[in-house]
Amino acid sequence: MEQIFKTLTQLIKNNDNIFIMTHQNPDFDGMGSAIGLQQIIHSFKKNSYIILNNKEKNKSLAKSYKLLEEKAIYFNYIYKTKTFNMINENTLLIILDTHKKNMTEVPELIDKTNNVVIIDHHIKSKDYIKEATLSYININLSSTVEFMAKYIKYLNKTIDPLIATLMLVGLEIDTNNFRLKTTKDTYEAASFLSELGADNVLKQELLQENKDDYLKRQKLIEKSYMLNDNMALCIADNELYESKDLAYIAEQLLQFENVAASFVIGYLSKDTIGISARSLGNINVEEIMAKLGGGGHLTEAATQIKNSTLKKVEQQLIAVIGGTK
Ligand SMILES: [Mn+2]
Repeated sequence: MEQIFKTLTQLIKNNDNIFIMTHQNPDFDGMGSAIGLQQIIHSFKKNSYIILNNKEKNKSLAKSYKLLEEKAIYFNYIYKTKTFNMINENTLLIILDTHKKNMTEVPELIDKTNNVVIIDHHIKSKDYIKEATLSYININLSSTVEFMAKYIKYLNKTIDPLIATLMLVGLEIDTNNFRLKTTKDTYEAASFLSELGADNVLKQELLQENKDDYLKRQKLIEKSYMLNDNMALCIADNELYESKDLAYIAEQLLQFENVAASFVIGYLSKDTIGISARSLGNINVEEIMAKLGGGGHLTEAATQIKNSTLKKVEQQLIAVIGGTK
């Protein structure tokens, strides 16, 4: 990892036009890492921008941005619409917490520059960004924050306690409070962030605001059942969901014992039902979704079905899989 840190530092030092972006609908892991990295870049006397789309969408993040502002902590963001004519082939674009072009906040920017850095901890998918100058994708990391904490420690730098708090929130959300993907390095990162002054009370406050979403998800997960030996299915309620919500539940289902593939069915709009499918890699969910008019790839796929009902879509999926209920 030291070599990666060295290369990253060199790239930062060699560039004057630096942009940082994470995935759409940013979370604390992506955004906390971005804000932490921006402080580091700032300490090298370099300017950088964090690309935002909607500052208010995630309530806990909105609160965090406000706190940064109140405490006059360096946080230099830019709305995505303003970035298009600011990015050229010499721009250094650092992508955090995703490696898939279409999941980034502004995919178009990737084609505009020759300098792309990717730092991520998600299972590598087929549509990773191939033209990266530096790509570090390590599924053994609990979170992007874990990488960033290590990097800050390696550089022997400090960050503001508020930023350390935001990063710790990201680490806890990604590990579901140290339940998943947690290693000795994860605890070390958390310990380091505490040393930097991460505030546990504020951390709890920021985590709490996500509780309603969390509970809603848990309810749906509770309703899920095994279609056969290794596939889990969750049928959402009649409310409307965004496809990323369905995907998130599907990802969570993969964490349970014996689940090699998961499917989540829910309403995306009044007349459209979506299925989100995820696999650990042994079951090809793309094939299954293709039979229902959708697509994707081996481990992540989806489809949309018009003018149907949850029950009918459930039966269609079961028919395709050959499962029983
Ligand atoms: Mn993450």
